[in-house]
Amino acid sequence: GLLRIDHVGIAVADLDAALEFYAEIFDIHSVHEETNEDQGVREAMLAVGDGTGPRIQLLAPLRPDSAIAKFLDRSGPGLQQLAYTVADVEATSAILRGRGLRLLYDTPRRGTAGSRINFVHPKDAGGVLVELVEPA
Ligand code: V0V
Repeated sequence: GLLRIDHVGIAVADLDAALEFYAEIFDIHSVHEETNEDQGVREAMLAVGDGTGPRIQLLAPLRPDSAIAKFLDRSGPGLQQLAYTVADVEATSAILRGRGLRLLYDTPRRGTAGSRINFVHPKDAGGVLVELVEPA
């Protein structure tokens, strides 16, 4: 099942500009950055407060055909996804499939920091792109 909120993903056009905004305005800082070619993103994870709670994930597109580029074109910058931590992404995906939801991938893909991820289609989850994250 879903254990806790892992992170909230926010689409941005320019990662460096967004990092500067979050640092200067909210005093929230990046604790991890990486490029994920498979997902077509450059991303940063930001810790809030004492850093024990859910993170903010800033997502910038690498390519015009990427999910984040399409999101920015359609909706502009803003909340793009809600991610839950799970112990077993395959097991949770199977349960949700069994309840009639479309999972985007047949098998999990690689997410931040070696995690394994899958997504529920936003049209099957009340307009929210739900990500399942099994940490490394
Ligand atoms: C699209 N729609 C959304 C949405 N994206 N609704 C809520 N939240 C979103 N993020 C709506 C869209 O407005 C349409 O509604 C409908 O879904 C179908 O749109 P579509 O034309 O099929 O949309 P596409 O081609 O933009 O694809 C949407 C999906 C795509 C969700 C299939 O974004 C995707 O594959 N996402 C999963 C991968 C991802 O997001 N990667 C970036 C993060 P109407 O107009 O029909 O009503 S990478 C990441 O999170 C990592 C690495 C990590 O956490 O570790």
